[in-house]
Amino acid sequence: MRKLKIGITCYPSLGGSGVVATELGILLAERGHDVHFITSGRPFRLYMDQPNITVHEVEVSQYAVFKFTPYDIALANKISEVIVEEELDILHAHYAVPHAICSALGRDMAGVPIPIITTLHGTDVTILGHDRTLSGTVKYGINKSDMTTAVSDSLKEETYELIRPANEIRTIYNFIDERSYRPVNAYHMKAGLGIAEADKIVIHVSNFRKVKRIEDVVRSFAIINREVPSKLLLVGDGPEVEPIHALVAEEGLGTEVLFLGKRDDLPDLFSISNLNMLVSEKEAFGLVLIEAMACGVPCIGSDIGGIPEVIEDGRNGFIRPLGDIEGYAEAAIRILKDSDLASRFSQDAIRSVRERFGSERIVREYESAYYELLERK
Ligand code: GMT
Repeated sequence: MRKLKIGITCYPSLGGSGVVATELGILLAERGHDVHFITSGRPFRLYMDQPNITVHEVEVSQYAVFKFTPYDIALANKISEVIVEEELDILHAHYAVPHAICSALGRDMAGVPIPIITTLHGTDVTILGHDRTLSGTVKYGINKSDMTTAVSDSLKEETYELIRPANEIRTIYNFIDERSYRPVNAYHMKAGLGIAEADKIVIHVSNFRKVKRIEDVVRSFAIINREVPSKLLLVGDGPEVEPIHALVAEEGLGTEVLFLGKRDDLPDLFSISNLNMLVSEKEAFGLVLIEAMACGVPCIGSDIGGIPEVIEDGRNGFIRPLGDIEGYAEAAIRILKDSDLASRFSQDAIRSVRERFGSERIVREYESAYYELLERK
C-alpha cells in the first residue's frame, strides 16, 4: 500500500478527541505514513520527536483592531499552506468545531481537491449542534467533508437526527494504546496513597464537568462505603472540583475520598482499582472506560450515549439508568463483594477491549477509509 501524507487537525490539549487524534497520528507514523499535525500547540501526548511526524503550530495575530483573536481564520490559513507545501494526500479533522469547517476553508484556499475526513467526537454534535450560534457551521463542516465518522453508533444516530447530513456517517470506535494501558504491578501505590491493603478502590476519572454527574458517583459511593471498606479516587480537574469537595464534606466522606487532580500514571491507578464509574448524562464513547477495562477494571456506567456500546452489561460491568444512584451502588457492591464475579468481569474487560477496541484494528479502519476516499477521487 502507498504511504500517505496525512494532515491531522485537532485540539492538542487534554481531552478525549485530542488524545484519540494524537495517538492515531503516532500509530499512522509508525506504519510509515507521513503525518502532519496542524494545531494550536504541540499535542500533549506527543512526548518527543518521532520519525514521520511534523507539528505545524498555528500562530495567531494579536492586531489591536481584533476584539477576539481570529484563531479559526489562522488555522484555515495554516491548513491551506500545509496542503500546498507538504503536498498532503488527505486531511483528517477531529471535532467538527472548528476543525471540519477550517479544513473545508483551507482546502478551498489551497485550490487542491484533497479529501477531508471528519471524526465527530460527541459534544461537537450533542452540545454545539444544539447551539443556535454554531449549529449551521457544524452542518456545513460535516457536509463539506468527503467522509464523516462518529466514535459510536449512538453518536452517529444522534447526528443523523439533529444535523440531517447529506452523506452517510460511518462508526469507527475509539481505540486503546495497549503499550500504556495494561495491568501493571502497582501495589506500592496503595500504601503510598495511605489506603489499607484490605480496602477496595472505586475510581472515577474525568475533566470534572457537569455532564459527568460526579455527584452521582459520590452519592452512590456513600452507600457502597457503608457496606464495603473502600476508598474513592477522584482523578482529574475542572469546574466541578469545588462543588464536589463540598458534597464530599456534606456526606461525611472526607477521609474516604481522595482528590488526586490530573495524573499521567493512569495505568497504575487503574491497576490498583476494583471498579471504575462513568455515569455521565452525555457521553459519545467514554475513552476512560476502555483505558480502565484494558487494565482489567470492571466498569459501571449510565445507559447514555455510547456507554452501553462499550460496557457489556453483565459481562464486564453493569449499565444502570441515568441518575439511578441506588442501582449503581447495588451493582458496585455486587462486584466488590463477589471476588469470582469481579475476576470474571476483569478478564472479560481485557478480552473485550483487545477484540473490539484494539489499536491495530481501529487504525486499519481509518487507513481503509483514507484509501477508499483517495480511490473515489
Ligand atoms: O467530555 C470529554 O470527556 C471530552 C470530550 C472531547 O471533546 O474531547 O470527549 C468526547 O470525545 C471523546 C473521544 O472520542 C469521547 O470518548 C467522549 O465520550 C466525548 N465526550 C462526550 O461526549 C461528553
